[in-house]
This record gives sequence, structure tokens and C-alpha cells, in this order.
Amino acid sequence: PKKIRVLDSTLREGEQHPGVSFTNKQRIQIAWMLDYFGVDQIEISPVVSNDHKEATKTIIKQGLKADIVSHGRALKEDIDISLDCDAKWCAAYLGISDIHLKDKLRISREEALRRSVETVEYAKSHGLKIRFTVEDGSRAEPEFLIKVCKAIEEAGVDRISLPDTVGILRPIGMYNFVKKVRDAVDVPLDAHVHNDIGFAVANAFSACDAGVDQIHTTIDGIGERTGIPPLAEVAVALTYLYKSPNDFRLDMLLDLSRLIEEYTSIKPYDSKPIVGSSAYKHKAGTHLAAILRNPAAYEPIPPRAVGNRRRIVFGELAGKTGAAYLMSLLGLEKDDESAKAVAAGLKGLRMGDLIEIPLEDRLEKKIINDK
Ligand code: HCA
Ligand code: CU
Repeated sequence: PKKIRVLDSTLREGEQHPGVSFTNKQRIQIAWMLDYFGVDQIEISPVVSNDHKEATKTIIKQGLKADIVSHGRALKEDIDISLDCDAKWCAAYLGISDIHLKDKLRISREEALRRSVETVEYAKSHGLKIRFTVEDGSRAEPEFLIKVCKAIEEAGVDRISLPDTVGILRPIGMYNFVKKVRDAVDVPLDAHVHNDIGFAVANAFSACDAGVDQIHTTIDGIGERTGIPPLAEVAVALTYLYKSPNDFRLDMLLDLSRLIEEYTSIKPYDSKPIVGSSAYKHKAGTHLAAILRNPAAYEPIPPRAVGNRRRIVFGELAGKTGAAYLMSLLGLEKDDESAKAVAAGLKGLRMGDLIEIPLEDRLEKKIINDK
């Protein structure tokens, strides 16, 4: 299988999430963690404030393995800021849908085309690698979209980002959007997809099927409005489903999520895939019975592989098997009668007083009750 790369935009898109604004120390810490985790590119925008410019400079100086992509508008003045930061990679975005051209930018298609080409030429003439983002490309007039992509390819663009800026595409629509561009140009493509209707992760992978080789993520999916695909889901899907040869340290995923929680007080909802607190909890008695023999019966990926923990929830659904197991954990004598009695007792437990214990693996005898 071919490698699909990851660009993490926690420091750019992520900071556009309500309630997120990192200090420079935090930005540097996040960049180090993402680099150690194994993403290919880290995006940050130096144009939004002096603070961000300082952070961008400092992060670029760290000499991380990942490329640092300096994000800004398709304007010479923004490219100049990237140059000031000593960036090797920059990204420039320009809305190309009619709604963006008419109501946001108030420029004609001709002007947008000219600006796109000029921006790419300017960056290239200053020795920068440049990714160009055809913002709101999913709503752009298809012929104009292709015209822009061909023109910037001609101008020497290094990558093109295809964004579903308002998250309105279905997976098949995303596939067609990417395929159209894939067939028209040879430039490597990025997928940047928003989650407004909940399709972000699915659309990112449709984009891969159609030929992009880089997906944009943020930690926990934070971003403008409802955000973009979460790093955890993307990295796990790439590794386990797509067999993409990345060098991810998947066991850092929970730590990365915790880092964002610490820096922003955004807590992932409990049923969130991979990093949610319920992602590895088992509650129904039949599940419990199976898990005790082989956790893979109800777990797609072992929790330790992604830094999470397995927990057994003893409650009204535990049944006799669950009750007997709980008794053995507690070192109690158990027979059929007493297990039935305990199961009946568990039925009386209500949400909030369910008994939860980590189950490290089925051979472990010691109970660590960390509640
Ligand atoms: C933005 C728009 C953007 C850009 C994506 C990209 C989008 O907020 O600047 O540069 O790849 O969603 O279109 O995030
Ligand atoms: Cu975006």
C-alpha cells in the first residue's frame, strides 16, 4: 500500500476553534509532541499576530523532522512573513467559489486566477516550497477550479490543498471532487475537510481513494466550527485499515488528547473514537464473558496500542458472569447462588454508581481501582 501522509494543523486550524488559544510555550510543546508522534507536516500561521510569528520562528529553529508549513493568505505580504520566519514551506489560500469571490473577496475570477499564479511565482522565486489552497473548492465552479489548478501547476506549485471548507460533501462527492483535479494535474494533493455534517473522517478517506496523498488533521479534531478529522482516527485508520507505512507512535494518542485538554479545557466526549473515556469500556454481560476469554471479541484494536485503557463496568447488565468475575476479583468465595445474589444487587445500581475497574489483561490478578 502507498503511504498517506498527515499534516497536522492543531496550531493553525485548531486555534480557530472557539476557546482555543495557546501560549507560545504550549505551541512549541505541541509541535515537539506532534513531531515525535510522527506527522509529516505541522502547520502554523505566523500572519495572525506577532506572538504567532515568534512561535513560528522558534518552531522552525527546532530542526524537527516534520516540515513546518507557514500558512497565510495568497498575498505577497503574507509570503514575506513566511520568509521572515525562515520557512522552507508555505501555504497560501484563496477562496475560488463564486460566493467567496463575490461576497467575501469582491474580486473577479480573472483577478483570482492572476493572484493565484502571482502568489505561487512569488514564493517560488524566493526559494520557498508552496502549497496552494483553493479555498471553498468543493463549491467552486468545476471548470474554474480546474483552470486555477492547471495555472498554478504551470507556475510551479508544490502541492495543492483541496478543501471542503464548509463540510457539505458526501464521501462520493469528495471522491469526484478530488478525482477531477487528480485527472487534470500531476501535483501532489492534500485533503482538508470540515466536519459540519459529520463526514470529515469518511471524506478524508474518500479523498485518499481518489488520489490525495496527504490528510489534514488536528488533535481531537478541533478547528473552525465543528472542526476537521481528528489525528487519532486518521492515524489509526491509516495504520490498521489502509496499511499505510507511517511511523506513528500510536500509543501517544491519549497523551496528545490530554495535552489539548490541559491547555484548553476541551474534553473529548466519552464516546469519542480511540481517545474517549468509553472507547474501551465493556458493560453488557455477554460482552464481559467474551472479553474475559479474548478481548479481541469486542475490541478492534488493543487499548494499549493507542495509549488507552480497558475498563469493565459492573452494573445492571453484568449478569451472573459479571457478578462471578467481580467476586473473584474481590477474592470472594463464589457459587451459583451467591453469584445470582450479587447479580441481583448489581441490577439495583444506577448510573453514576456503577463499579468500574481497569482490566489490564485477562491474566492479571491484581486489581487497581483508580476511581
Ligand atoms: C481557512 C480556510 C481553510 C484552509 C484550508 C487549507 C479551509 O480557515 O483559512 O489551507 O488547506 O477550510 O478552507 O481552513
Ligand atoms: Cu479549514
